[in-house]
Amino acid sequence: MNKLFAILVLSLSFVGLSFGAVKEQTFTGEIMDSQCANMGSHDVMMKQEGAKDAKQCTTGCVKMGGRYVLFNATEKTIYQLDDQNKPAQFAGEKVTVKGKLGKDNKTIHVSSIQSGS
Ligand SMILES: [Cu+2]
Repeated sequence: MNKLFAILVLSLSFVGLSFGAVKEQTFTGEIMDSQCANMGSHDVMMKQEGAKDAKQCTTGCVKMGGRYVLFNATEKTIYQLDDQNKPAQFAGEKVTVKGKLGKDNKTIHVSSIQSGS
């Protein structure tokens, strides 16, 4: 009985550990659309669309079927965002995103977005 209990406690603490491993992190970058993020900049799309700035381009590209992503130009990394409502108002802006990184290491489960980075 005691042995069983010990095994139970042990396995529960393992479960706890694996959940605890995913901590909330802070990510910085720019809210961009997935199309332009894949190309590394808005340059091509802005010419095609005639968008006057990053915000217009981002919003335009998302309307065309893109998704809001967090693009870090320094690290050249693209993070998918599970929340597509919060990023809308920050389109084209530098932001700080707080959230947990998914198992794929590419998706942020957004808890908050703040302007500035
Ligand atoms: Cu764009």
